[in-house]
Amino acid sequence: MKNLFLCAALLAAPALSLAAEPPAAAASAASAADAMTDAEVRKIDGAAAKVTLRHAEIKSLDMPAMTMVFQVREKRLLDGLKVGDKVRFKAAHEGGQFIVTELQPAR
Ligand SMILES: [Cu+2]
Repeated sequence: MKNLFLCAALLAAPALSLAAEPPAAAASAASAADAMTDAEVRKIDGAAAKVTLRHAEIKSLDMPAMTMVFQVREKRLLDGLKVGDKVRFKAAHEGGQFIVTELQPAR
């Protein structure tokens, strides 16, 4: 067991250039919890600042994939948006409603 560990340590040694990995991994773990969710725009109501999204699972809200209406925090998030657009978004649950806080075109 001890030998195995030593062997692994030796193997890892030449990869010291990858020493920058731990901070990067920590950052990606943080952003994973805060990740954006893929969705497709189904309906836009600019006057009411609402958008209907067919969204993938939203891990941060413990919500499965579905189609639903969201309030948007700022109407400008709907600028240039069209039905059928593929987007990525972040949502929050505030005051009993689900609010889109960030929205951007999917790439
Ligand atoms: Cu939903």
